Amino acid sequence: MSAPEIKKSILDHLTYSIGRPPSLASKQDYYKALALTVRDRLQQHWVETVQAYLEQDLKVACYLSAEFLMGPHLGNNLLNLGIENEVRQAVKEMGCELDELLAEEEEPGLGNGGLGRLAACYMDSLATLERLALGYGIRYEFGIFDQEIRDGWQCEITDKWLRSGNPWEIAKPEITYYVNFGGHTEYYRDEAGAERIRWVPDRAVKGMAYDTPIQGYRVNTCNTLRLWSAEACESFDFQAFNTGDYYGAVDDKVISETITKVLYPNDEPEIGKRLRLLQQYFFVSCSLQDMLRLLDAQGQPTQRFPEKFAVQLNDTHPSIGVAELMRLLVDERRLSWEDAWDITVLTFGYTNHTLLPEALETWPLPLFRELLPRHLEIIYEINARFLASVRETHHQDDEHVKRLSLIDENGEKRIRMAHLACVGSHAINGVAALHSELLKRSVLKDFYELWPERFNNKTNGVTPRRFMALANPKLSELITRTIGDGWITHTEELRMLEPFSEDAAFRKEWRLVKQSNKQQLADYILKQTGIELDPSWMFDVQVKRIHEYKRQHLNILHVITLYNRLKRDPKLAIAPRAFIFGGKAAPGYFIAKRIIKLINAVGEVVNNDPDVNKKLRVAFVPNFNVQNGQLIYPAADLSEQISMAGKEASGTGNMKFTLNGALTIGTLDGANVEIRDEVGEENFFLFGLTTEETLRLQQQGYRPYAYVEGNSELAEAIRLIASGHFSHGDTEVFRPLVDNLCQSDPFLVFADYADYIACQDKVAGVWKDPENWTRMSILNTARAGKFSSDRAIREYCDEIWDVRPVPIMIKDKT
Ligand code: GPW
Repeated sequence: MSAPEIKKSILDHLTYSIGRPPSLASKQDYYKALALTVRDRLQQHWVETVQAYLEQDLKVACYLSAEFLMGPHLGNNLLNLGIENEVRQAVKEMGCELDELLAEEEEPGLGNGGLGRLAACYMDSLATLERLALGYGIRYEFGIFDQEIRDGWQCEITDKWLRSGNPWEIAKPEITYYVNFGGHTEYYRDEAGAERIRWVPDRAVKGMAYDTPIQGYRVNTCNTLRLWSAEACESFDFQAFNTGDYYGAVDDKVISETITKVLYPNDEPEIGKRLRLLQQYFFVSCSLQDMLRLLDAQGQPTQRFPEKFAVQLNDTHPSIGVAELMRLLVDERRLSWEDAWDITVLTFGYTNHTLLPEALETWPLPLFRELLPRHLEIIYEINARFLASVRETHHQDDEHVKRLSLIDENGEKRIRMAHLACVGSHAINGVAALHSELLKRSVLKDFYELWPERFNNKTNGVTPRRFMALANPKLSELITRTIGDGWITHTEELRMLEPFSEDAAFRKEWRLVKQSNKQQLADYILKQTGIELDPSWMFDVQVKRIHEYKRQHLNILHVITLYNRLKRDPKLAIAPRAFIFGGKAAPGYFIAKRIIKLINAVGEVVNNDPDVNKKLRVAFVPNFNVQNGQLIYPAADLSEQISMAGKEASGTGNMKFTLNGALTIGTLDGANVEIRDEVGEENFFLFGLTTEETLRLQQQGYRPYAYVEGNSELAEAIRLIASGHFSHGDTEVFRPLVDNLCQSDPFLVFADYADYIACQDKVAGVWKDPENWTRMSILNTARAGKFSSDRAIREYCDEIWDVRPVPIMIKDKT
């Protein structure tokens, strides 16, 4: 597509789609016209991809996820289509700057953090690897809240991402399904006289599909992200209208549509809210009904379902799908239980993303009975058969059987969704090598002993398109000029950079790129916060959700330690550092919100104290999201991956930093272990207790205060926080935080403090030798190839889904 063609198409869209003459068009209008122009191009690939699926007997990967954190589409689509230069020229001729138009896009924040972003990276890799795939999820009207910082506190602003419309999606009013809730079940006899069960619901909503094209990188494959939006059912409205309850009908409509109103902003811990269960069942039911419709459309028998669809459960959030597919097959398609169960287990795979016990989903049985009475019966039946087979074939004792049961009978009865997912899936995986091992030893131990062959590891990955080629154009240009552009789809080729780490001229270029990225980030931070950062300083970055287990407070204790050292001796020669933080806290997470306040409070004191602010600065970047993440990762020198060992399932931010040449300071947790294996221990700053050591320490009886007594720097830092030094004399604001650490410290911040500080001192030492630091930085990028989502998706396709590449031909359009 040439620049003049693009220009013509933009002008046409301004006139015919938007209805605004160019002379009156705003930047937003231009953005939309450009987006529609790009979408037209995608649509050609999209139609051919769907066509290939319908015409050939192919298997498709269905990724079921309550979250898809896609980030802005425009830049990524230009990159993947390879038309950025032409578009830049075209818009310039119309008096616009492409970068200004890119900034007009509201990012779809339909996820909380790692789990949702992983789903987005996997969609990119599936299309790029030419594998047919459907992403199924929820079209939340309000995504993750926008975060503002006022007086150091987080404020949540509703995310009205659809406010100006969304040019990337296509509403499909013809693709709708009914989803039932509530009511009761009853027996009846079918035409053949057989006794059957039917669900008599008392409410229904309609789910409507909104499709977004997912274009692969420089291939013709264009897959679909299909998000469901809830609408009221006309049939129910009419009923109420006929009985004269007009307002009641409108009420019903409002209640129905609340199902997809808002994303729950909780990252790891589950909140167990009724509406959340409704959301999960709603999108899963629509998705499975959609697959059955596709199967019918191809004239395929129901038995072939597992040959046509591989359905992956992104954590337990969609695991009700196991019971729903059984219901659809047994109640609606009248398959035998045994046949339906074989199909179900062959179809599903389950990915676990956490070991935190408080994050494992369970639903109170009464809630389940009220909303999904038929599913409760099905789960009872699955459980009865499962436990009977366990007793029979494995001679398990009662305790064992209780532990395996889908129902937790300790206290208030609850359904264990992870158990449902395990029983209903032929493959169960963790998201990093360590995590997959720990799963087998802890939360899923009993299932591992039952079915060792179902367990496997799929270490996470991130897309090098968005997080390198798009986010870091300068580094990408340098790399491509040096080793060619094969690395964009074959990241293992980054290895060819290794010898250049010994090349002083190359190192200089590498440093200049980093410097320029840091300048860009410094400009952004200045604009957002008023805090000035010097790009020649070390940029020490921790961006991720705020969580005690991720230990942002350990990081801030280091800042306070350096502050104290400088106050004691203002002439102390320390390597100047900018500490950059970013991340959202769940609105109801009390301690996490105080951690944000503490970071900002320490920042205020440090940044305004002339004794220290020539060597130390602290900035909290508000509203960390995909868009500003793309500015942050390429500008980091040091990546903070300091979770308590055994708590972070994988991490994916750690991979984004490594690919962009940041060095990591980290614990042996999640994928950090594999990052260190790849880049070499000499190029990684390791500290902290191992998982085994943390377990031992906690078994022995951990006394956090002993560490304060034994470490004068730690004692001084804690004393300062408690004294109100960072809070204008207020000794109350941080008391809950200080008390929590001194009295219980559940994530062993104090136990790891001394080693962390010692390791940070080592980091500062290495930073003093820029040539060596740069050498290490280059080697980090060169050896990060394993952490591409392409590698991860190949493994899923080959080892779990059996989904092969299908090159898409574009038929000549005349
Ligand atoms: F609790 N993760 C997340 F396991 O971002 F479901 N949200 C979640 O709700 C959960 C996990 C859940 C993250 C993990 O914390 C992170 O370690 C991992 O890299 C990421 O999922 C993707 O696997």
